[in-house]
Amino acid sequence: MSNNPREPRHLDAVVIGAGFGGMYALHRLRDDLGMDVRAFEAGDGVGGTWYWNRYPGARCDAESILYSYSFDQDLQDSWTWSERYAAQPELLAYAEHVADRFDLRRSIDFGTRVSAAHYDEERKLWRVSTGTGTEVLARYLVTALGFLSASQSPDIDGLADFGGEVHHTGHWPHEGVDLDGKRVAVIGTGSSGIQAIPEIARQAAHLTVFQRTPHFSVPARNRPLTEEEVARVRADYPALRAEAGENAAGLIVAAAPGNAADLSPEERAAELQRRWEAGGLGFLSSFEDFLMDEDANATAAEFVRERIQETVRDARTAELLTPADYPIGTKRICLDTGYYETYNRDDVSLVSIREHPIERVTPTGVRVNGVDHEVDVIVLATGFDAFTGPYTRMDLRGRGGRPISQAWEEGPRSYLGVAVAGFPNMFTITGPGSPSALTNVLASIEQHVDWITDHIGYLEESGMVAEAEEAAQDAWVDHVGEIASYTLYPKAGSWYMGANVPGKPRVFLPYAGGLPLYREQCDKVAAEGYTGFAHTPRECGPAHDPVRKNPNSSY
Ligand code: N01
Repeated sequence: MSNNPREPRHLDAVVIGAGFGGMYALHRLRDDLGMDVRAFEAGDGVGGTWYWNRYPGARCDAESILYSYSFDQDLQDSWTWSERYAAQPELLAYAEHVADRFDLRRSIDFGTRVSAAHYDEERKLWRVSTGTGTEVLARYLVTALGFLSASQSPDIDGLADFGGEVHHTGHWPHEGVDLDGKRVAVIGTGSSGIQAIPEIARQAAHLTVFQRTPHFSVPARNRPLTEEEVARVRADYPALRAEAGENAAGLIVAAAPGNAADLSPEERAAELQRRWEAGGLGFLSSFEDFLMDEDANATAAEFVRERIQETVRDARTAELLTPADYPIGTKRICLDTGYYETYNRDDVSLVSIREHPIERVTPTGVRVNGVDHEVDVIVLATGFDAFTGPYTRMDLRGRGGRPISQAWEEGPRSYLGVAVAGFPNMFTITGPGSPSALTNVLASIEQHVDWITDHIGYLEESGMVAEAEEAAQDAWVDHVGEIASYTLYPKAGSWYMGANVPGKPRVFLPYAGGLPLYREQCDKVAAEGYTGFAHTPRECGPAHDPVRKNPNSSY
């Protein structure tokens, strides 16, 4: 440590975020590598997404038994999921259980948002500043920001002057919102809106849903897990994890019987019906070419449209709810519990804002096409500035003081979704260009953190600093784009494409090649000595602190 009293504290690594990614990174770096690590977390507790997204109806849509850490058998054995898809309180309780079990909280500064992280090129250290005035220096910066953490609110005239309450689903008040007897507006019908709408309808006096684009939704078929199921899962956990590890999305779903064209119309209908009844994301695996072939996709889309038409009684409402102009699955598929049925209630109305966008919010309601819809509460289920928002909203600068917003001006550039050229010793968990958003994110997180930990271990042993090479990064960005071009994803204006944020470059953000292929490429890079990374000597200068190997130090 420097003798300069004004010198910030030195750490080996800073982890930003204490969601599932940050918690696991903290555990691996601190407890396995023995590094002096500090995590900074804006919230007052662990859990990330599940700390913030407390809106009614919030739950995971990967099955709980897989939407959980696999790295520790005792941890697996110590937790019992109550439902097929756990609700937010249970997911948050799980995150807290993990934090307790691995004693993570002592290394986390809660209520502390990182405001800036600048790479000091001369000293080869990251200088990290927080909103609470803390400043530290660290050799490694591990960003566990979450790719859906920067909420996006619409720029609607008058919203700031609304006389009632306004809440974004991604920042739901922890004390809850009393909607009893209230007139409520929900703006947005993506996964958050579709989960919240049936629950809000049950509580509110009247619910008005403002929909710009109808989204496809399939039934979740959530249910309690039986004791026998829990026992079976516990006995088979390693095998189940291994099976999920071979699936592109890190899930266990019945394999597709082939391409749609290989099946007769009756076989196609039967396959779709089977998966519709089973519920869940397995619907997307009805055909091997579901997300690749327009005709295959159209068959599945038509099947869902028919289910909407037969569920929603009012013909005009049914028509408005029926997606027509993008392939199913190319905007993130939603899982619901009674979503379409909700529109059969007398106290729920649907207002399309497609042809006539919201004109303005008045002090007492929402005006569309000259009609004032009077409400007491406005719920913004309007999504997130996905992948890049959490980075560009922070003052993050790499070599030469270059801001990430400049490096990513024309869309994010990353090597393997885990590193960025010009940002040495920075590792991004589930960054742009990683499979993350198209997978069971817990599986993606574990793969990323394990790979990053190995890489950092290698750097510590060799005394090197790692930086992604421009050429390797260019090749990865091209590869991500090329794989996406084989799919139907680019055909929708989705957050996968950055299309939900005005002015954001249209670039397909996640890696669509699937987890196994991705893992294989990451493993190959590691096995070959981290190809695509320039490793330069760290050079111990006077300010450099050697690794202290003191997992218990609390700075
Ligand atoms: O956000 P979204 P989300 N005026 O972007 C509309 C994950 N997640 O929070 O489609 C009017 O999907 C927008 O309209 P359009 C999951 O990965 C998972 O719902 O852009 N409307 C859309 O209807 C998911 O995909 C779960 O035309 C505006 C909605 O708001 C991701 O998070 C649960 C508007 C936003 O939908 C994001 O989901 C929840 C404007 N200016 C979330 N701007 C699980 O089930 C946006 N909209 C695990």
